[in-house]
Amino acid sequence: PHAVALKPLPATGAAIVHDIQRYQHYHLGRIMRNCPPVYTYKALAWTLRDHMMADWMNTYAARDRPGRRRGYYLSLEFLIGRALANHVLNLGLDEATREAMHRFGQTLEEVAELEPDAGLGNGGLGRLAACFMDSCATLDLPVMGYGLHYQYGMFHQHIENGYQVEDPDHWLRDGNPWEVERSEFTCRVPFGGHTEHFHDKEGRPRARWANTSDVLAIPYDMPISGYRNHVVNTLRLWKAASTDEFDLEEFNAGSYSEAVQAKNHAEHISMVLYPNDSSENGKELRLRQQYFLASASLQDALRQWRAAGNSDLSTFAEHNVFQMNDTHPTIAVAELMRLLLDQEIMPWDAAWAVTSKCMAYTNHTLLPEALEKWPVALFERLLPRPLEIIYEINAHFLREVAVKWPGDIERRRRMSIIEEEPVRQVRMAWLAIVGSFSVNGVAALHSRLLQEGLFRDFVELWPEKFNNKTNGVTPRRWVAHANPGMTALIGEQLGEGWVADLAQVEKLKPLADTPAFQARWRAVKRANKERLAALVKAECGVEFSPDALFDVQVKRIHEYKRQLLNVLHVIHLYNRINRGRLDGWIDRCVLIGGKAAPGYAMAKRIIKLVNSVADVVNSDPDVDGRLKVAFLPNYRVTSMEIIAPATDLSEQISTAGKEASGTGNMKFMMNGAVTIGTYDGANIEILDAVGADNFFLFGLKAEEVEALRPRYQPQRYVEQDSDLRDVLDLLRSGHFNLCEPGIFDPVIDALLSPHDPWMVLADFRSYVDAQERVAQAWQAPAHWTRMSILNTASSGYFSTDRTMQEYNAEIWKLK
Ligand code: DL6
Repeated sequence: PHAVALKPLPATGAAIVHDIQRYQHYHLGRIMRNCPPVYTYKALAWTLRDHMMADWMNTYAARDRPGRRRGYYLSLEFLIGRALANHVLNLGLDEATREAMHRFGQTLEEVAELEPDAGLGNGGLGRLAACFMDSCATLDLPVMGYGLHYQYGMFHQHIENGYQVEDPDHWLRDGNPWEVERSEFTCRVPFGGHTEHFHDKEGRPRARWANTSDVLAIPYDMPISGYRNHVVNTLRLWKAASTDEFDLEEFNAGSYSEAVQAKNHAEHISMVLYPNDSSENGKELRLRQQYFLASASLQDALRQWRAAGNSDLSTFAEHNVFQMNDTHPTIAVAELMRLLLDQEIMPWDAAWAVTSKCMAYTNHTLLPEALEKWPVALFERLLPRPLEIIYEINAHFLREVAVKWPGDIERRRRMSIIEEEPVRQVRMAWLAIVGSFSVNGVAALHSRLLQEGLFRDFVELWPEKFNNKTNGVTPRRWVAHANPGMTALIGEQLGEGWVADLAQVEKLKPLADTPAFQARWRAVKRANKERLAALVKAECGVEFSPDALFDVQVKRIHEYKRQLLNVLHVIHLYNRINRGRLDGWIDRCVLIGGKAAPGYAMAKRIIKLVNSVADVVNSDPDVDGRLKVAFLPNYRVTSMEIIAPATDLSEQISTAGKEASGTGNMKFMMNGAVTIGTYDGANIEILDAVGADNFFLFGLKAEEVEALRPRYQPQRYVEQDSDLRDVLDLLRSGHFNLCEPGIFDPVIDALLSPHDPWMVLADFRSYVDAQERVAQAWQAPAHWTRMSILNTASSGYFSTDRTMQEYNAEIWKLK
């Protein structure tokens, strides 16, 4: 039953043309002459999917063999971006596809542009999940991704009068040619109702979750191709559907909206991705999404395990491991217990032995607001049976705490999965820690701070559970696809092996001082800068000169990421021009991009500020091209593919101790950008890898930030620093908001508040000084190019191939 006998398809240009035409004619009903390009894209995508199908089915079948251990990555987000060019690269079909597109009078790039980004994630956490999938396939690790099939992904951002405006992102409007519906694996997810307790015929105490309102979970599979290795893993996305179509009687009686109410209610679960990157506490639909994902995925994993010929559930943990991406899917701990207790009729201890040996949890943030807590009252209404199980887990756990620390009531209060005050809430991170055999942070500093701070009580109880796994990014998308010029140049030196073994780029180091290699490196960067300049011109109407330093900060807009510090520096540069202080001047193009959560007023005001400053600077004749500023709208995966290869200076300027890792920092480094950054997140490991001479470090360290916090007096910095004073004076004068007086007062107030959690002004001087060192270094092109080459050459550690190997060696232990 596991043998699959699909023949590999011929991979010539002519064969691809033939297949595309077949799809255009027989599937889409179009003839080549009047076929709009979007159908060429669709037909090409189907053709490429055909090329993956034999490998996909074989990989799936191989994973299904009895006794095989499998990993599952549970995540509410997979920020995939576009798939077409990535599959072309991985399948090695570049030449054949280009030739085929030529026959249709198009380029591969033009056709690839027609694919909408699959924006099923907010930012770093979701993009990390996508990079993990890519590396697992490339390493032939038997890992399946489980996520949600959102109809609407991350919102589309456009800018009106400098303000962010959000539009829905209906990425599935024209269908998704990559996915395959697997309705045979549909499962039911219960909600609501109540629980009943009884004894079965054998006299065993049992629980039944009765009178539930069930929702169907229908799986849609996306292929995840490995790099030229014939492996195609699966990302399984769940779509919610109603168990009943609609109420025909009500419909016939004319109550149209009532007739479809139940259907809509069910389908809303997978309708929209929540556009927040830190907190969504308290939203009922969000909890429904989380439980829906956890329940459907666990039911499916149990089904797959049985289908592979297994039956002894006490061995389930030997064959399965679930990695939970942040607290979002951690209700899975209670759900696996429910399935084992109520459906498989396992005794509590046996069920707990299984559950606590196959769950693993990754934490992605130290920000307290991002650690989810759900009101008990909401749980009671929506998930009464899982809540009972959580209470029981907590009771067992607190007994263990009491045995280790007898009489320490305060500790039990701190460690309880249920927070009692001010309202009773379920602490999802605590549930995850109690239910997992492994808990990791995502960069060395982050893991250390977690262990010393937030999770300290748990570390004292179970030190062996805690570990670090520094993030990475996939070099396939972020170098081989995004930066073809650099890929060709590296390829000439190293061959092709580095794409799947990034450590090899180390061999570029001896070339860093070679003038001929430097010249070619610069030529590649220049071409990439021209490409980005064209994008900025088209999207923002601002001219960027490729001769200038491209100084870039793209990421979610959040106060802790300190886009404000960047803006203060821009205003400082503007002041210098206005005062004729042009000693050591270099021309700069500053690019900022990112989305603000729709309900995050300060982040939205920061976007307005960037745009207002950009308008004034770019239109001031005295600036005369020395400084350009642009805010790139709708920053997404696809924009980063153009931005990272063109960047000279990568801004990673978070308040130390706040950015768990960062992954944009790694994409920039791989593409030869030099970082200006604080001692935070993975910046620290980047600095270690590349050396202090090739990194512009500034600012307070995490411990210094915390030591300063209680006596932080921003006014002091203003008094002592005339540059900072000038910046704030100009901002306060209304120079950037003549038509909208006062709109930036809240920004100034926040900066001057002794309670500013991000301590922006504390790092202003150190940042400006570091920027001056940047300017000096830029004036020596050979020196800068050397730094750039050394950054790429030192980036091997930041491949997700390394990250996944570590997860596998130390947590998953998959073959
Ligand atoms: O681990 C991936 C990514 C890190 O690189 C970022 O530093 C971190 O902010 C992000 N975390 C989240 C979680 N929510 N919040 N905030 O997105 O994870």
